[in-house]
Amino acid sequence: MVGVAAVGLVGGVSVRAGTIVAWGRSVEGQTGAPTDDTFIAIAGGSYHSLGLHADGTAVAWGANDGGQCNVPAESFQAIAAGSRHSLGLRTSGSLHAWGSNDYSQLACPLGTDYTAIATGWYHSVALRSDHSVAAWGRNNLGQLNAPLTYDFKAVAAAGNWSLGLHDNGTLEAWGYNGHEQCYVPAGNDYVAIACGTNHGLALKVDGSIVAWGWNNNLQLNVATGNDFVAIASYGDHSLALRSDGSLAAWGLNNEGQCNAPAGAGHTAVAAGLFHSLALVVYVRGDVNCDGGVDFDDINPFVTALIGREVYEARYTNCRWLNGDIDGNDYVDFDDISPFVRCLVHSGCP
Ligand SMILES: [Ca+2]
Ligand SMILES: [Ca+2]
Repeated sequence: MVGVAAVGLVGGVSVRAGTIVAWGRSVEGQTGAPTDDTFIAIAGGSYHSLGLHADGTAVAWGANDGGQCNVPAESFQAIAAGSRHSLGLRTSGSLHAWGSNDYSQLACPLGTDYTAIATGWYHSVALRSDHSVAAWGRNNLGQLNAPLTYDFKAVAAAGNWSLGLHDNGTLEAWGYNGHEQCYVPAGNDYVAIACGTNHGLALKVDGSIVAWGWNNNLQLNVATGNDFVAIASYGDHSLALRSDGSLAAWGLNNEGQCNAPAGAGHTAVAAGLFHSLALVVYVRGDVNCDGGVDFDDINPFVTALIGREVYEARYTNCRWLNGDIDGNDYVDFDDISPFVRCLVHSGCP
């Protein structure tokens, strides 16, 4: 459910900030992301979404029936979104949750040694610097029964279950197992994990993806290939980010949550229950959004000069303002000369 920019680590290490794109169910406003380009992480909840700015401030939008969008004015290094609650990992290493507390999901454990977080519907999990796992919130199905070991390097959660990645690259799951989502695949070559509501997802060191659990909506029909660098899941759909910055999506598509935008430049993915999010770094001069600036951008640039409406109708997965080379928030003839310079340099200086 959580997406962190794949180009770098949050928490001390610089990350290329980007813009949020969101698609799928929008009834509750969960795809109405802010439009600025200063985000370094995203998270999808059941009917709400979170974004983390490069300066550590967080913002939320969508359903707020439990107060899950009432983000406190604090500094965070990571964010996660549950069903009706949200969770933040403070820059200090401590935890803070807000929103609905109907299952004590706001009762975060104390301490300042947390390094990663994840949220299920009504429970949360966190990783400590000693590689142990903390869990709190609803426990009617064993979703808090994390193994008491000190060998985890990643955690994930969704629905009523949780998933951990051991230091040795093996998987372990706990909580609701009604669709055998806790029967994890064997192997010790996993590097990243994600949970759907009733299916699991893991990224292997070779860049391929495996899935297990419920397949009622073909959520196990993973995208093929071995060039994936990040994965996300929630509900009955999943997303993946390829090394070239393009996206893949599969599973339930009843609300268009799998209609991922084409093009490159994406740096992170996150999934909500019926919606999806990605971070994209727009490149000035890349008017066809394939990641580079070259002669293929000439035709879309000419279209951008004609006008925004014409451009957006033709290049639905790119951004008109990528043609604004001189940075005055408009594309016009003054951008022609600088655009030519971008072409000559294969990128805008
Ligand atoms: Ca291009
Ligand atoms: Ca301009």
